[in-house]
Amino acid sequence: MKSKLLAACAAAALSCALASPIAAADAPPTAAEAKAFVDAAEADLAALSEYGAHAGWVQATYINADSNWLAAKANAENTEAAVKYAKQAARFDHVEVDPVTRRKLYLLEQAVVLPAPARAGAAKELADLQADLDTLYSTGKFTYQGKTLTLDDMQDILRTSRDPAETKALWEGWRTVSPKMKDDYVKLVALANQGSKALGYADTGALWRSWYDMPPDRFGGEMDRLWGQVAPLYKSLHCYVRGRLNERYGDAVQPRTGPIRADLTGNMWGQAWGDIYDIVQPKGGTGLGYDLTANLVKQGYDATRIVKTGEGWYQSLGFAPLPQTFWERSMITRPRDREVVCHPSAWDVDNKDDLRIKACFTVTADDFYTAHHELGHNMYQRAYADQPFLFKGGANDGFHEAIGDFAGLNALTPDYLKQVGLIDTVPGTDADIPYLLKIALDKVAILPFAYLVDKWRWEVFSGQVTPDHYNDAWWDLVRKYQGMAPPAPRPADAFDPGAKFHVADNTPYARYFLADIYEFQFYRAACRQAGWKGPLNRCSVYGNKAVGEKFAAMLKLGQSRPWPEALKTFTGEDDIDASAITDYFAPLAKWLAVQNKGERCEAV
Ligand code: X8Z
Ligand code: ZN
Repeated sequence: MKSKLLAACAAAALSCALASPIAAADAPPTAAEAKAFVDAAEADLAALSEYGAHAGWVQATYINADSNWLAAKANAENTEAAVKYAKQAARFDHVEVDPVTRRKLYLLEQAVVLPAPARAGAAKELADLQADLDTLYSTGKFTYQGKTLTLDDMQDILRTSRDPAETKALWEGWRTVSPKMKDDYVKLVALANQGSKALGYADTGALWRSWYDMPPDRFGGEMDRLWGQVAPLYKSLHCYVRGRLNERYGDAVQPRTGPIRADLTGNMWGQAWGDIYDIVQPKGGTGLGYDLTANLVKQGYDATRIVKTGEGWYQSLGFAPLPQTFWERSMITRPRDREVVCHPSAWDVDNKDDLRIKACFTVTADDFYTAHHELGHNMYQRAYADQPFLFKGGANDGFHEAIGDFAGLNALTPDYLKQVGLIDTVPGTDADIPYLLKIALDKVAILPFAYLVDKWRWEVFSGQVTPDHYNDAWWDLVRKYQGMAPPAPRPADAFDPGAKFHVADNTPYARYFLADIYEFQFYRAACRQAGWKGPLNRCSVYGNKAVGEKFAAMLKLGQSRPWPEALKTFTGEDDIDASAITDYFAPLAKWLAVQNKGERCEAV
């Protein structure tokens, strides 16, 4: 953490660098001025970030009018500063500076998710809208059969309910929370677009696409290219799952052709289908051989033990234990007596070692996985904690999401589960297809969803989709890419995108699409380093310190270098490549092709 004194000195340097507008107009700025500007901006932003994180933590773990007020104030101050520095950084676009300063200027120019216009009060307006949207989502409830349910209550029922009337009621019930968000969302889009334009971006979508060390226009094309690589696998899985749902529920509930009914997937957004494995599992054979949720429950796991087990995985690769404060300050279960933001997140409050997780974990295989995911963020944060403030971040936001996913993919292998005593025996090779299917139900199923959430937002930000068509445009994309449909026509006032956390919370989502691909690149590289020769799905690098060292070398870079360099440090590859995920699932793809013989798979 930067000291107050240093921050004050650096701020003084900033005013020097910008002292004379006449001089600035006459002579181009110098490299020394650029460096002084960057140092000052960095110190100021670091201090604001720490303050904002404390306020944000209180708001997220104790939602009320006061915590919202405090968090919105801090958020507005952060936005104002970030926008100011982004504009000022552009002054140095054509100045020859050292590579570190150049990288920091590049990062400064795009270091804000929702920029506010410069006019007085605009940043606060935008921050208040964000706080309102967040609160509407996180405190949303639905009364079902006389009981007031939170989202996690509803998700918990959806996971196991096999009654289509019930899944429909809950699916629709959760979406009664979001119509109230629409007006705020429309205002937020307009404000953020004004802010983005003032920074020189066509709209906020273009700003979001500028985060990947390539021109924003190219990034959209990259997403399309990657989707093209994985779409055949998704379509094949979709076709198979639809057939099994049809056998389970009959034509009246789930027809054999056309879209999958979204509420039948065991997940509120149809983005992860692992919880309906019981319906879609291969017929005959020995099956998966175990039920991880049941085993966790049987062995008396609680949220703390789940997180401790996750920590153990990272320690086995050589990562240091979590600090004591992690255990004192994290929130890992839903408190009974107050409103909180339950959607899981990982924090580094002081940008050094005040690491925390905030989640409402229950004892399920899903949350066992998510604990590894969240800890991945914390391990990354700690690995780059020695970098200067502007380099504290993922090589790109997809990397940040992929670290814990790489851990989770290892931690789900039967080999590892046996080592930590969560299963008794490692199933034989006949369990490989069931295992791959189970993993695909989460890792392949999410791909079109992760692709379309920001596709929708890009269309919204660009004005291609106007507020009157927000919901229809959403469903057009869901239908086209996920091949899904709502259980019944949607009401005229529906604002279904708002029923997804990342839309209400304004968290960009392309990162999860990228992460789903990086994760398998990391995994394939780690297994190669470990000299693994068997089927990829059976590889676990648990306990492998050499892999851990190489992995840590990538994490330590933070965002100091363009992401292809970070990727190369660990994998030897310098481009995002979906062949790792298609390699991993190759045996399943073959199996699905056989299962799908005679199905009308093209008919989505
Ligand atoms: O939001 C998350 C993490 C927190 S960064 C739990 N995920 C996405 C989601 O829940 O929609 C992980 C998978 C995708
Ligand atoms: Zn995450």
